[in-house]
Amino acid sequence: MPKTDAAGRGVWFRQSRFALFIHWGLYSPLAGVWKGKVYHGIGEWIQCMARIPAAEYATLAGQWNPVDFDAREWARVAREAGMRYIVLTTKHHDGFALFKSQVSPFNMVEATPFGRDIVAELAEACRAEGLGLGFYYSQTQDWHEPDAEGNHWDAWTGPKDFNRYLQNKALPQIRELLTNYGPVALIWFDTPGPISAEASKSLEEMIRALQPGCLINSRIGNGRGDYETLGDSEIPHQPVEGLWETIDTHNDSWGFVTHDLNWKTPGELAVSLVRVVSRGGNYMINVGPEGSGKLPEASVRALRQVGEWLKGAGPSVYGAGPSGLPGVPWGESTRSGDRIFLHVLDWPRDGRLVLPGVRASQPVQARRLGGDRSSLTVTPCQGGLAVALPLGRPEELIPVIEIENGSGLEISPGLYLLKGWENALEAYQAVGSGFVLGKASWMEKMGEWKHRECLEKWTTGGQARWEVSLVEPGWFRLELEYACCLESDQSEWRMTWGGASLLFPMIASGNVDSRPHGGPLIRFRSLCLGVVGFETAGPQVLTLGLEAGEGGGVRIGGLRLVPVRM
Ligand code: FHN
Repeated sequence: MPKTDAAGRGVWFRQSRFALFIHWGLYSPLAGVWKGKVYHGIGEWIQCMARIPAAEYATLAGQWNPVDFDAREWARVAREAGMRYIVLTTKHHDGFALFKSQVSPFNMVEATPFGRDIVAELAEACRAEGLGLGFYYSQTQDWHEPDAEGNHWDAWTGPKDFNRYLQNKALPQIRELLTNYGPVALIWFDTPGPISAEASKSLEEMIRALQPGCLINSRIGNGRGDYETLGDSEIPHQPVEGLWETIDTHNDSWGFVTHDLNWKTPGELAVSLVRVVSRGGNYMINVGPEGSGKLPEASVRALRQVGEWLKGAGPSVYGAGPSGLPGVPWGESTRSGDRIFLHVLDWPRDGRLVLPGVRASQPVQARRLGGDRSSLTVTPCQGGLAVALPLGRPEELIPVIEIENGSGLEISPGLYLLKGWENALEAYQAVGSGFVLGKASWMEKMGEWKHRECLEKWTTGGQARWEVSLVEPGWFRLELEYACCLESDQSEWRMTWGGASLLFPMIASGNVDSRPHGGPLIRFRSLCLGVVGFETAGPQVLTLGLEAGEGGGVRIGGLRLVPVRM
């Protein structure tokens, strides 16, 4: 069920589109290493990965003196990146609060030599920089408390009573957060796990009573909340209705880890932001400050460049949403009112940007957003409209073309293949029977989630069809993206496309059923099925079916048509 924002709390949220998530806590100074051993997973889970007893972990607080912490600097970096709000981990699963709390001395003010209230300082900094303030609070897991969920390594005795933890710590601390720091834009819950419907309800009721305008994310559990948080780092392929967000992290971990240098480039961050906005959501990117409080330099540098780009490209992001145009291989598109924005991720080598399935009922005004504003010529072409671009790609993270009179476009929705580009046919775009559209989610390292929509649970005779329209004739190499368990190895499948019909065996892709840290591993790979030319423009059908064998362990991620010269 989409979160429709019937109460109207989410207007600012929809406008904002871009936010900073901060994971910072007692785990940050450990930086992924405990007693000399490196832990390969998300840094904020080190207590669990290393099975550090709660009492021993608590002694870390006595040594934590983050002298470089500067809330104003964090907020300034966010504002300069073009972000509109910040969400801070006020208490993560380790149970340590970054704020002064009357209900538990396990907090920054009482337990550390630093002795400062991080939340108070960040609240002040956000006000000064004009940013919204959100609080992450781990409501179900608290590894410091015998009554809460998550800590399975301490030998605590006595019956566990989650309600006692809820009444004595979670509810009173959330009350403190909503009482002591001024207006709170949102409360961000996490890993609801086994939380009861009653407990989620009592959390929501208290928040509504204290700050009626405060948004609540869906991880409060039991279908509650004002907006949907998708899986970690999950970007959907298609527009999603209602109020929602994608959360992502700048490298692979959320909390700071010295050995994680897998930073996303500024360009990759901008592309993810645009992808999310084009599907109708908000993009919240996480940065894990170092134990000293300093933001990693790689993050600051990347965010600054995104901010520079947004100075020009802002109208295509803030308050924007899906454009309604058919998908294209060269980029993404968004819409705001009557303005349509084309984000050209791959600049056409021939200077011809084709919008398939689009006709103009009146002259179309197109120009570059944020750069030279001279108008660009738009002409009808086979299968759509063509925008004439300069041959050289402008030097910016993503060049954006603005179409000023979007309502003058007549759109024929559909799946279009463009010659000369790598075209993707996704799982959700298939029709047929004998399979279901599902989602594969798995962790690579501990806590590092990956997601892939796919066609799964195949039965013999099942067939998926992609009905496409070829804008111009062309030659393509067809690649199948799939994952296959050992039991479905050598199952027989048939692919038909462009007059070719090919029987082929599916080959196990190396899935692993279970691992000690991280659960199952699902491995998608790409299989080249052959090179085929489509002789004529117009409708074409590509079909994929299970002919024989055990195909239940196959997941089809989609097809790629890679242009070739023949
Ligand atoms: O377990 C947490 C994890 O540490 C991190 O906080 C992420 C961010 O979305 N949430 C949980 C896993 O989904």
